[in-house]
Amino acid sequence: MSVVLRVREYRSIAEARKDLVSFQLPNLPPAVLLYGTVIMAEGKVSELLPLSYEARDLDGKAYSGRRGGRDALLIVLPHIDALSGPLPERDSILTRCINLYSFGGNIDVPLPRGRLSADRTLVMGILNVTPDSFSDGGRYPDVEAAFARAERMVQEGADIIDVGGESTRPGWQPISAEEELSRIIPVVRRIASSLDVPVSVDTMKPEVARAAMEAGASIINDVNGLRNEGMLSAVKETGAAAVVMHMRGTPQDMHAEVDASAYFDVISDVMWYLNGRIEAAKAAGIPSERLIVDPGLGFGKSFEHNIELLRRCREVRCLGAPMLIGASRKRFIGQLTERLPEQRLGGSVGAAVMAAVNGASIVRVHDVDATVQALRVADALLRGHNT
Ligand code: HH2
Repeated sequence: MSVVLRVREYRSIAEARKDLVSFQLPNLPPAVLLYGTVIMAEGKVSELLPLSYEARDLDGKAYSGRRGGRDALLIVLPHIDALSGPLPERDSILTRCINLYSFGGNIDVPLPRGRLSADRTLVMGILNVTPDSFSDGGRYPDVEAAFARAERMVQEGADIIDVGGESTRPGWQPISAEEELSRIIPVVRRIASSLDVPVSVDTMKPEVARAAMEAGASIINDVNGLRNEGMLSAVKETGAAAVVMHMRGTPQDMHAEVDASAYFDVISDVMWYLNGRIEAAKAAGIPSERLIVDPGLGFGKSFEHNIELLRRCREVRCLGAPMLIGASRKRFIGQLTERLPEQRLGGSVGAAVMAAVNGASIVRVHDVDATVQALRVADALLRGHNT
């Protein structure tokens, strides 16, 4: 689809006024946006037009304009109380968007063996078998040490183990496929043959993805959004599920300084990119239910962008794919807490809970035990577990 829709909830009159100004609607009272249900649709005019008819059928209004170089439609519906249960979708793109925003919570992704499905927030435990990762590099020098760490994370409640062989921290040095393979394949094989959780592999390289799938992995976690030559066909042919992450620019320049002007609206730009990658995957023959999206905290974003993304990431769910959030120990948490990476447990758990509240289906973390405990409580409140 060349149109991207999302529900937009405003926190303040000032925030609502900003969108009205960008639509050249300065005379509309901003409170209209705060008290209605607002959908922002961006993309091709020919696909936007039918949405204004749909808006009218739902007793709403649609205003056309341009945002960040794209044609857009600001749709204001009377406040819809979606809390009491999903709305009937029939053929309405607008009610589907509202339902995804409000109820898109249960993940159900097919894997080569079984499914990744749950009615709670899943925890992906990070296992970096690298000498140089920013917080856990060099900890697991051999296969048995790495396996012991994975086993411990599963005992603590991890639902997925994410094995990474190449760090992408600021100042990272790319490594060869041979080097990456020698680091991860024995570890993937050992975990997949002994532990009863899906193994994911954090790689941008198709040859590594294929070898990992043969060694027993189920998920390819690609921070480069399946952009490298051959990656789409590797995912398609191996039957892998894939995490498609947003990064600004290329792996080589993603950590260049970013200022506020890097994005017109960080959520809109990230969703536009992710939608393009979903379309590319579908065109390559990958069923869309195998895809998980990730806005990529820390990858080509300023401190303010990371905070905005974590606050508004529920909007990303309107793409229709489950969402993964990786905030654990990242620099923006250090900026808020003034702690070194290994001392960011409290900040990371706080971020994981906020990610769950804001619609994440999976959180990627270093500290499994504390995160699982916090999510048990958060999920009980959010989804009525144990009540
Ligand atoms: N972040 C990192 C690596 N992989 N994958 C996804 N899907 N989302 C993320 O946010 C993400 C990721 C960076 O963190 P880490 O693995 O701890 O560090 P390093 O890249 O130094 O190995």
